[in-house]
Amino acid sequence: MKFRWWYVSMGVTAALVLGGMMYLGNTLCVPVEQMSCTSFLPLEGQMVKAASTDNSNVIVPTPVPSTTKTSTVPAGTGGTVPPNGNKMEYALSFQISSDFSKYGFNSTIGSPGANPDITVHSGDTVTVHLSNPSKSFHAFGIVIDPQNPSSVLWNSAFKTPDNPMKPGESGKVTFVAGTPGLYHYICTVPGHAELGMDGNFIVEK
Ligand SMILES: [Cu+2]
Repeated sequence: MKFRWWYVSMGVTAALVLGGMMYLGNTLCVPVEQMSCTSFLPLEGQMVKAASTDNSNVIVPTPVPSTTKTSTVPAGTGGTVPPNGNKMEYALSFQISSDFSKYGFNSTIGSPGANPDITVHSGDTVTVHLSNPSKSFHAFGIVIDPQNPSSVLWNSAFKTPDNPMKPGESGKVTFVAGTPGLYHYICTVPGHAELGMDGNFIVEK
């Protein structure tokens, strides 16, 4: 009988170790190239909510390498200018692939039509119409550095990571494009620009 209990305890230990490895394998699951990544991670929306309060124990998916076109325009400084009377309008939608590995505006990064360059003139009054057909929360803004999503320029923010656009919502923001240079329009929810919601916003003289 003693032997039987020994086998049972070994079986339980093996099951626990295997279960632990499977759990870790899934939580650390990293999308490789185009391969999809099956994961038991909680739904992305919940991750975003957690991320806005505490980043310490939130696992953020590894960013897909950015294919945002490199621009030869030097980075802008973010200065403001008076409006020149010219009006420009654009429409952008927040898109996420079904496996949550790729994000983007109008299409997911790497796909045709994703993150189109927006080129305006300094002083233009720019209206961006935004829609969120994705299943996650988003917010919009123009920044100098997409890795610093909190420094939104020219009152161009639509919603914020703390009070984001919900799935199915739409809206618009109007602002005056400032001093010339290369800027980025991004989703300001932490992690979303790195995952692909990052486009060139070029201000010409
Ligand atoms: Cu977003």
